Amino acid sequence: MSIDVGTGIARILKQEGVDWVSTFPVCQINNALGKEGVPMVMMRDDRYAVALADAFSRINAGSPIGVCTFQGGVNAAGIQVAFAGMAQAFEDGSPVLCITDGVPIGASENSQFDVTSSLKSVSKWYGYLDKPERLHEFMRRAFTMLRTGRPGPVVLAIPDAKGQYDETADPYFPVKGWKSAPDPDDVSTAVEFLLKAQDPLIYAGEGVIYANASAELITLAELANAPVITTLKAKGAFPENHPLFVGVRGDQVNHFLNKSDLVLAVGSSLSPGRFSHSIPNAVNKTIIHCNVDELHINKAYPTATALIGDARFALQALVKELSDKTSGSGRPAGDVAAEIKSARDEAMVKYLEAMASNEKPINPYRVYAGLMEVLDPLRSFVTHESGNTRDQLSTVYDTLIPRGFLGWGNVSSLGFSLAATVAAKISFPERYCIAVTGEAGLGYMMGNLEVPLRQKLGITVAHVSNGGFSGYGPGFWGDGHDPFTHSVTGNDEIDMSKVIGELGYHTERVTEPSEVAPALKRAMAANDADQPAYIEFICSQYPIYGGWVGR
Ligand SMILES: Cc1ncc(C[n+]2csc(CCOP(=O)(O)OP(=O)(O)O)c2C)c(N)n1
Ligand SMILES: [Mg+2]
Repeated sequence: MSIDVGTGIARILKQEGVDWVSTFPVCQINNALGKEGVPMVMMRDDRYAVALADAFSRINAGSPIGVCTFQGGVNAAGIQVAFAGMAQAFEDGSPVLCITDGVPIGASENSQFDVTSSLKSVSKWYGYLDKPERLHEFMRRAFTMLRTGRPGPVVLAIPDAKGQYDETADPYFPVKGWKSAPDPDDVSTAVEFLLKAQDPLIYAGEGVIYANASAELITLAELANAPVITTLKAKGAFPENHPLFVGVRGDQVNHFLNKSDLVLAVGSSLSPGRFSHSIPNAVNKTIIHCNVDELHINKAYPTATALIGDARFALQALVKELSDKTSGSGRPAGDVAAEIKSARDEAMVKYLEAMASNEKPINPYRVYAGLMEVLDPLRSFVTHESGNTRDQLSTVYDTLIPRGFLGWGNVSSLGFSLAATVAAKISFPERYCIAVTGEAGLGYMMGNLEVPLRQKLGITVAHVSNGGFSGYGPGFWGDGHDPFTHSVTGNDEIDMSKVIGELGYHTERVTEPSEVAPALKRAMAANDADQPAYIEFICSQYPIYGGWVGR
């Protein structure tokens, strides 16, 4: 049975469990998606088309995979704008499928921008479909790479969506994706190191979430009686009310990172980055590195032993070996939990004060306290923006379930929180989904605020409105590092709640600290009626938060 490539792609996506596709037009395959009944969420620019699918993959740990389409071909504006979203997805290791028009056969070498080399630089695999008959092979390879190994974006460039092929010649079956388990000898070595260590620390990364291994992480931490820190991207991989949870950042994290003589990293690349800790005095620590592949092993720090494979299999093997070697009793219980509690309590004092503050303008921590007061941590999704909302929420916001909070940012591209919140609402319609942003993130979002209205997605944007890029300018914290480029038109000059209210959002402008929680509740009531909400909290500039060790 002869069909065209676009139709073939639409049918295969359905077989692969893809219920909808994110897009910004034009892309040749969109008509086939429409005809085959694959719903499309049309964003208002190409970067957000990628970001929505990227966020959907992150939130669902790649099951299902987020898929997007954007303009390609000769002189494609779409690809050039989408590139920003792809670079972010690549740096953060998000398994998103990007489909675009390929430069038609016979039209190459006529333009300046080199599509192939640019997209290869931000993807795990770039497949150019040179023959319609190869479609099933390409789709199988794409889904194999999306579901196996280190996660990352895959691009399919389709030069001719109308090209015909025989759908039955090489029938398509969905791709499972495959995992591997670490070498048992390495597991045994790791447990020997662990049993010799005085002060082991578990450093959990997002690989734990992709491997769905939170339960195994808890079991190992308890058996090893070891404190746990998580990366920004893994926030929520370990329940933050657990007595062994130290934090993502803050003085208590510094304390345990400095003190540790062994770091067991699982599902983290340990890459030195802008939004992660470095390991202090690493050469004098034993580093056990569990990772899905070898790319990050011996990067930055000498690895004592590596467990290469899926994080869940690694954790299961460590639990079994540690239990066997200690006749089920684990490492001797000391006063680790008590030490964590006292370090956390001490580190949190200044933030708890800010969270209870009655100052005007409102202290931003009072907004975070309001979120924690009104939201059920098991039935909500919160995400941050680049800037203080990232730094502050990752210091104080308690997360109890994976993806109750989405931390993002090896690369922290302003505006991503809106895409994340829309993706979360699509993923969990029953949850309240909230993006907490500053003015810079909001500026990026503006054109895309129409999308939740059109899609009837009751999400909330909570704006910490402080009239500037507050981490950058001068203030009581010092001279500021970008004193010439930090102020924008202030909330005394523009009332954003009126601007966004005109779009059709439920909006409020909140100036009283006591109104923070009630205003959030009213936003949630609007969300219950499928109306998006925007709440502008008139806040002070208060760039105080936990730091990253070694930065
Ligand atoms: C795409 C992009 N460009 C530049 C930056 C650098 N950047 C990080 S935060 C920020 C300003 C944040 O200010 P605001 O949104 O007002 O938040 P506040 O810090 O005041 O809470 C900028 C310019 C970035 N993260 N992403
Ligand atoms: Mg600001």
